[in-house]
Amino acid sequence: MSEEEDDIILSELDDDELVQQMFDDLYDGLKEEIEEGVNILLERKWEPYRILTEALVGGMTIVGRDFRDGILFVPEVLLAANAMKGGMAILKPLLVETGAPRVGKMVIGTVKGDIHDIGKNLVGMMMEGAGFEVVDLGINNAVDAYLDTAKTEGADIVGMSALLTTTMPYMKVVIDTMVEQGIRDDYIVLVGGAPLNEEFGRAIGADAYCRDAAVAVETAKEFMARKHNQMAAG
Ligand code: B12
Repeated sequence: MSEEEDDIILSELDDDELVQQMFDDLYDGLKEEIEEGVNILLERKWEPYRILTEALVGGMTIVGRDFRDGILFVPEVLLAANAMKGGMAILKPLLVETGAPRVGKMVIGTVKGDIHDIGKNLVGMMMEGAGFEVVDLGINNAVDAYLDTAKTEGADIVGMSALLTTTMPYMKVVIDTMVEQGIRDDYIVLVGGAPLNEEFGRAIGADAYCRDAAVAVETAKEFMARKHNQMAAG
């Protein structure tokens, strides 16, 4: 058999096969194939959000499981993350393209000591898509980065992301500093990341823990509505 006959033509696969193939390609860190897969699903009229959650996040879940189990290592996971980012870059303008009026402003970043940014980027994208203005601080943020930017930008929401059990306590440092400075109530504080849960969010004094980007959007909208009602009442 010639090599070409061995090659899988993504566009010839049906939707289920294509998503399965994208899981494999993400696993293998094949950025171009992931980009091609995303484009094919878009041509087949899949909603950008569905592509994001079913094909990309679905694939990353498998990578995460094998990373945990010691089957994959950091270099391979980095390649997978890079492939995922390639797909996300195509979807971002489509998710953001709502033309909705700005409903609020969020400063978001990954906490000090932590370089995981895929989840944070996803939350930022979804928030923008829902009409929020998003200021992305990137990774490895100390207290000042959050608080100075929130102040200068006049943010409504401060969002913190942590993917490591060793970095998640830093969220409390940020919130405690807000309390010390008497500015805690000026902001809605949302936290997220795989190792967190609701109990942790409550314990550190956040307004809410959000398990994924869709919940983050819903929660942010709810809090903004409350804030507006309070302002109207007061
Ligand atoms: C990709 C990845 C990496 C990549 C990161 C690439 C990048 N640019 O982000 C690389 C290879 C660099 C990496 C490095 C490391 N990693 Co890593 N990594 C992962 C992996 C496989 C996937 C994370 C991911 O992107 N998930 C997909 C996104 C979409 O999900 P998410 O991040 O959870 O985000 C969603 C929600 O949590 C929520 N959310 C997230 N942030 C926020 C923020 C707000 C405000 C809100 C509202 C919501 C929200 O919404 C998001 C979207 O729905 C996880 C496994 C896992 N199960 O999480 C391990 C994992 C997090 N890593 C782990 C480890 C140990 C490490 C290293 C220490 C490994 C090492 N020995 O060097 C280093 C740490 C480096 C550092 N200082 O940060 C462990 C952590 C264990 C622990 N309990 O602390 C995990 C759990 C793997 C494991 N089981 O062992 N990693």
